[in-house]
Amino acid sequence: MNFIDEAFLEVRAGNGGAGASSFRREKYIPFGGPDGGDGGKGGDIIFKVNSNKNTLIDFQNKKVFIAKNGKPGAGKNKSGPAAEDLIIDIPKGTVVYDDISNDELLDCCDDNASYVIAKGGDGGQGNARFKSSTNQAPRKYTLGFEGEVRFIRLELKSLADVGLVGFPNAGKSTFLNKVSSAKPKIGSYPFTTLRPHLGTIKGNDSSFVIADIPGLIEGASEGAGLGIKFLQHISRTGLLLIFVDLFSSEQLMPVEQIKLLKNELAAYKDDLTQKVSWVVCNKIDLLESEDLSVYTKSIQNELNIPNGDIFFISAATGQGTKELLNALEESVSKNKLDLI
Ligand SMILES: Nc1nc2c(ncn2[C@@H]2O[C@H](COP(=O)(O)OP(=O)(O)OP(=O)(O)O)[C@@H](O)[C@H]2O)c(=O)[nH]1
Ligand SMILES: [Mg+2]
Repeated sequence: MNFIDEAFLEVRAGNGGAGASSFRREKYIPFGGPDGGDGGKGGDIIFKVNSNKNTLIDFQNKKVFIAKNGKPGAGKNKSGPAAEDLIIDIPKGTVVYDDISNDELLDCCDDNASYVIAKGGDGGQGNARFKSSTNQAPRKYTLGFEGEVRFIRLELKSLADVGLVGFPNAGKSTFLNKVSSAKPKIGSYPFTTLRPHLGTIKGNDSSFVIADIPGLIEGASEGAGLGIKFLQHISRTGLLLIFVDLFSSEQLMPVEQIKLLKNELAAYKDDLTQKVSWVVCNKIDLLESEDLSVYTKSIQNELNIPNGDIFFISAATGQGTKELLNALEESVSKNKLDLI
């Protein structure tokens, strides 16, 4: 399945129905009064959050949504029926923008929440409403109001607690596979992951969500590799894990990897280096323990990263992952408490 995380739509709410102009015509009542009913309201366009959806792919082919118009009023004071609302399901985590003003309209974080995104026009008034002491037989009625029309941009931003960033092949997907039931593809070639994956981790007392995104390379912010647009999926996470490949085939030293990754994170529009980030050195199963202590020292000294923020793991064998998950659970729970 393709993964689409941006979509452009036109939404047209329904117009209101016209009011009616009609007069009572009954046998033996020569001058029946006005009895034209009001028009019905046009249908609203409603966005409904559906947490079972995780892509905007439905909007790739269908881009214009039109709600029905309200029905006109009729004689005998009959109001026209209102049109049904048009309900559009969107994934949880979608941010809705007005594509013309660029204003953020909605941030759809709550399950099953519904939002009116374009309001249907009210119905017009029938001539019965215009009867007055001076005009007993008005013919006047009004047309219905037009429904709102909007040009919308949708952006999907995952609602994960923890985001994984790293060069391709660092082992991000291997880690997510190991610790959650998510099954992102793993490969010994770069850019195995082409779209974000979310995995839920069941901790000791709580669960949290980790987002695995495609690998970043130097120059990603200028479009190299898959670019940095996927960073939108970790822009809301409270914590980033910077994945370092200790056995990099490009022989890029851990400190260099971290520096390059941080540059790309800083180039993203929200400057993601402001986030709490821990360093996860992966593939320790391939290294001698002396090399490990050299790497630890160089990371601590050159980058000034505290000891508690560096983890050594093997995503493949699971070594060190339990300690990392415990620390993550604690940090995520604390973060959630701080938000309350
Ligand atoms: N020996 C060893 N190999 C690992 C470990 N973690 C990952 N690998 C291997 O490294 C390669 C890349 O792993 P992935 O999990 O696909 O890497 P990724 O970071 O998700 O890569 P992209 O999706 O391309 O960004 C695969 O061949 C994995 O089997 C580890 O801890 N030890
Ligand atoms: Mg991957």
